[in-house]
Amino acid sequence: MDDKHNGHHTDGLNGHAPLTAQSKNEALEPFREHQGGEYLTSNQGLRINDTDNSLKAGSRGPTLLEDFHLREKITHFDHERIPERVVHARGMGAHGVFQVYKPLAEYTMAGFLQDPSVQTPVFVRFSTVAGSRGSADTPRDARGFAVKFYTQEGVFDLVGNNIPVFFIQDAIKFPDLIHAVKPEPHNEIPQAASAHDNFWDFISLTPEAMHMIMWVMSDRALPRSARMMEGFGVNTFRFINAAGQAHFVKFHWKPLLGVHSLLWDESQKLAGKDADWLRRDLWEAIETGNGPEWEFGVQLIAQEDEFKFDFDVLDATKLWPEALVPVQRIGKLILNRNPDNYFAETEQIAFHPGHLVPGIDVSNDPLLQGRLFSYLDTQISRIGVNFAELPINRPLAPVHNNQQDGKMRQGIKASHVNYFPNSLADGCPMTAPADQGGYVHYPERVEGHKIRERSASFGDHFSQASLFWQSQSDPEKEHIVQALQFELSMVESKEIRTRIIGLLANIAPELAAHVAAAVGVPAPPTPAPAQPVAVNGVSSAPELSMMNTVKDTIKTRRVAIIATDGVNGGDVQAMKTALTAAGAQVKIVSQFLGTISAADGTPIEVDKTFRNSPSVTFDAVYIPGGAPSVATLQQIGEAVHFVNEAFMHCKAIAATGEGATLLAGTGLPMDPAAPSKLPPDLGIVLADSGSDPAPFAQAFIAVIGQHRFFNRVRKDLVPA
Ligand code: HDD
Repeated sequence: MDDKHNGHHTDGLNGHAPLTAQSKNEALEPFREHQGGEYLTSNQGLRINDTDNSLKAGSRGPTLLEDFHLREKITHFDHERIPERVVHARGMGAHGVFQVYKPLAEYTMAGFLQDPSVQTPVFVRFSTVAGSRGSADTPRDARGFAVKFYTQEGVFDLVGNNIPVFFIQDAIKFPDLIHAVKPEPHNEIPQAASAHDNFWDFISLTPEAMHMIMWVMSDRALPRSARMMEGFGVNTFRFINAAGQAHFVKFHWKPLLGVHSLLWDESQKLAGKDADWLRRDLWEAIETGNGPEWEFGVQLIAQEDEFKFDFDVLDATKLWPEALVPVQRIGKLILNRNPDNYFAETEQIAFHPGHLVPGIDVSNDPLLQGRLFSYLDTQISRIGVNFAELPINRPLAPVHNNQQDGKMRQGIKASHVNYFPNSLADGCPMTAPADQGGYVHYPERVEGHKIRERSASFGDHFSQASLFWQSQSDPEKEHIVQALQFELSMVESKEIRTRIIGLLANIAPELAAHVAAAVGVPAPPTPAPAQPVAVNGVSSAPELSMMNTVKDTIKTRRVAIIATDGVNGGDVQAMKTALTAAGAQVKIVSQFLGTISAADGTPIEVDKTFRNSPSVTFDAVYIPGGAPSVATLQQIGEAVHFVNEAFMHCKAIAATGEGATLLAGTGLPMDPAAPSKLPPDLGIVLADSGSDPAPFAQAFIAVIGQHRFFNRVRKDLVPA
């Protein structure tokens, strides 16, 4: 790290010590209230002698107004809630650290992007957008991916999503977009769902949304786990180096576990079976020492190349194809500590895209410009004007300014001078010149008429939507079609459905035709065969298809071993050992909790039941051999359904010996007597009883790593 990047902070005016990842944790420690052995007290420290009975005039008489303990207890309870976020209300968060791989001084002077030995503490909050705070984790929606970096130069917030583009180009349309997607105002229906008239009405009249619509109708909007999502800053920012040179920059998070999704049927079922699915997933991963990791990426376009592209770099409905602008992986984020208290940390954390550090500035992206107003404003009504003083929001860099008062002020300023300039406090706190870390905006030359107008360079709404469509694999295309069919089938107005089909025809005629066929409106007239649309010569972008993601790990994947009395204990043990060694979370699932008895009498502890942990809560299922166990399972509807549903959801399945007979109801075209005849790409591995368990387990591990097998044509035969 050069002097500029640590000198003024470590030995400057305040002489405070260098900051480490530990220090945010340590900074929070004085606020943590650890419990053990204390008396119950009032908020004033008075010891309470009875908190179960109110003070009454006689044991059957009325309660007395003088019962100050009752009034304090109930009054505080009455005021426990703060307004939920107007969007992104449902979320979960975690602490972690960020480290850069190598100095980025060539592009930015941001201190936290210079020294690979420095760990910058972070807090990350993931969220859905439309649902309220108590809604389920798995609806079809974009996901928020907001990162607060507690850097030595102040807080930097990267408030992004798991989708690289946005619905609208100008922030002034945001209230309309959100009003349209949220539950309709007269009856507050539907919760956390875009499948209703208001949303599609707005979209049908907002063609700029069509690129984002392709993403939210894809499986990207149904993440298997927050740990398996990409993140994107979406808006274009600027990097500025010490010489004042600027690059436009887009930020990326690339998950080391790959990008994986649920299926729509699973998402809907999970919303009921485990509404906290994503929250629990993140929590458990961190608790079990499997903190998720992402690489931080940047795409850079030099200031002088601003106009070299078919898209406007300031347009948030456009991405920058990686073939044109490669993603440079510059560092790593690891989440490693769950919050101690959901409300104090995850609920009260306050993000703002205007929380910037020297070396990072905004661009003129009109969506970003409006966001810069909205976030500060919303924190004031959600938390209060002193939100920055809350423990989770406090920067690690010291804060000195002349702001004062307001509700819930925490600090006690000891100086009687609260203005600038002053002489009575020796001019302090004083402004910092740029070479002492003072933030200086990029001195962009700006000229123009005052006008309410969209730049003509923002006018192409379909090329990138087509690029996305063209880049998808066949199963992904099928899922997009099915999603649009479902959403539009929920729209009562035929005019709205018809308008959407018209917009889809601009993206891909076959897409419009497939969707139209299921929603009761005529397909648009067949145009001449469409030429593949290209963006600066790029007509297919591999990074846009989840098929090309990381598929070589089963770390943290949930695998069910379904069994009951008489199971072959050797099968269970060998598979469990191999999967656990490969990093999977293995659960023995049976009809009841307690123990089951293996064929040789060995007791096996049951972890979960078919009812409390159905197949939608697992990534894969193994059916061990043992004739009595399999015969019993065949008589338990929930067990049969477990296997059929896993098959229908295209999950990896393994079975040994007679276990394969449980696959009979799945529509699988197999002869259990000759399992080797099974097509190899179905994600189903079978072994004869008594065969070598090691290669069998490895084959199962390989297919679990593939995540899903969409080429099971007969999956549609399985009754849902
Ligand atoms: Fe926003 C929250 C992401 C456009 C106004 N937004 C919020 C959160 C995320 C995003 C992840 C939740 C932060 C948290 O976990 O606390 N928003 C985005 C992205 C956008 C975007 C990636 C497009 C590039 N947002 C956007 C616009 C506006 C807002 C155009 C307003 C003009 N967003 C808000 C907000 C929220 C918010 C009202 C609600 C709660 C909060 O800020 O703290 O200010």
